[in-house]
Formats: sequence, C-alpha cells, structure tokens
Amino acid sequence: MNTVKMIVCGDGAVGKTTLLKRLSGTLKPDENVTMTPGVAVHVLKFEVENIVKCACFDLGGQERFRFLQGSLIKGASIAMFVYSVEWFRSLSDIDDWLKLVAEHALPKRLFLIANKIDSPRRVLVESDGQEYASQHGMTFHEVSAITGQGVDALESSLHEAISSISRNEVEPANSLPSSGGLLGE
Ligand SMILES: Nc1nc2c(ncn2[C@@H]2O[C@H](COP(=O)(O)OP(=O)(O)OP(=O)(O)O)[C@@H](O)[C@H]2O)c(=O)[nH]1
Ligand SMILES: [Mg+2]
Repeated sequence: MNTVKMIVCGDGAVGKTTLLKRLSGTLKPDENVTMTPGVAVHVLKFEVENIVKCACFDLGGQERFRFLQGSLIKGASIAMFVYSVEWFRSLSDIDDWLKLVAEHALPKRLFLIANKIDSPRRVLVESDGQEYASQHGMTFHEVSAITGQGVDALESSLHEAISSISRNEVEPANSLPSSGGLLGE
C-alpha cells in the first residue's frame, strides 16, 4: 500500500490545520492559519519499507460544512480526533465526530489529540483525555501545534500505525473487543 488515508476532525479552531502544517513541516513562524472552508488535504510522507504517503483530510470544524464531509470520510484507515485543552465542549463534541465517522468508515486506528497544551487558558487536564481515549480504544497524545511540544511522539506513533496498516497487520476496529474501537464503552 502506497497511500494511507487519514481523516482529521474536531470542532472549529481546535488547531487541526495548524497541527497538520506542523507535522508536514510547512508551518511558517507566526503563520496566521485561517478557518478551513470544508476540507483541505495535507500529505505526510513516512518511510516504511518504501515511502508511504498519508493523505490527511482536514475537515473544517464549522457545523455548516458537515453536509459535505460524509463522502470524504469513506475509506479512511486512520481517524484523528482533535480537541483543545482550552475548552471542555471540544472534548465532549468528539462523541458527535465519532458518530459521524462511524457512519462512513471503520478506521483501523483511532487517535485522540489534546492540542494547545502551551495555553495559559488550559482547563482540561491530561487524565481527561486519557480516560476518554481508553474508553474508546484511541491512542492519546498531548501536543502544542504552535510550540511543537509532543509532536515528535505523535509522529512516531503515526509512523508505527502507518507501517502496521501498510503491512496489513491490524484488524478493523469493529472486530476489536467491546472495550475498543469506534463507540466502544
Ligand atoms: N496557543 C495555541 N494556539 C493554537 C495551537 N494550535 C492552533 N492554535 C491557534 O488556534 C487557532 C485555530 O487554529 P486552526 O489550525 O485554524 O484550527 P482548525 O481546527 O483547523 O479550525 P477549523 O478549520 O475552523 O476547523 C489559530 O489562531 C491558531 O494559531 C496551539 O497549539 N496553541
Ligand atoms: Mg482548519
């Protein structure tokens, strides 16, 4: 497999586009990232046995774009759910994003990302995200897309997931035990 599809979702302004730009090395210093109108695609390259590209579908978080996003979710092997540690609602809204993804795809790997850990306005603590992630069979990372903190660890984790997917080693999420996978309790 030469290309793995990943969808990246979460509420508006949690920092999805900034994080993808950080991961692809295209974030400019002091760049003013603007709202994503519908969808943007970012390509990440990982060296596995050959080069595997990860096509990241960055779904604009604003509610008004939701109607066009279902078809973009189809065929995703990885789903990354991003929230901001600055507001509670962005974590509880991951429930809705999980439902939307479950309607269109059965990603093999799920990631939960707590972004903006550099912020002085932080209200959510690490265990809030960890708990949510373990209840839903997700790999959890805390990052700051702005300072780059935690991004190397996320990149290694993505590399591992992509190698595993490209070698077809993992089973679809719906065949995992009930504690894991999409919408697992
Ligand atoms: N402090 C801080 N601000 C961040 C971080 N990541 C993103 N931001 C800021 O948050 C705002 C929104 O970032 P975006 O990357 O556009 O957010 P998004 O999730 O793509 O938003 P939509 O495209 O509307 O869904 C911008 O002003 C970013 O500079 C971070 O790690 N720390
Ligand atoms: Mg965006």
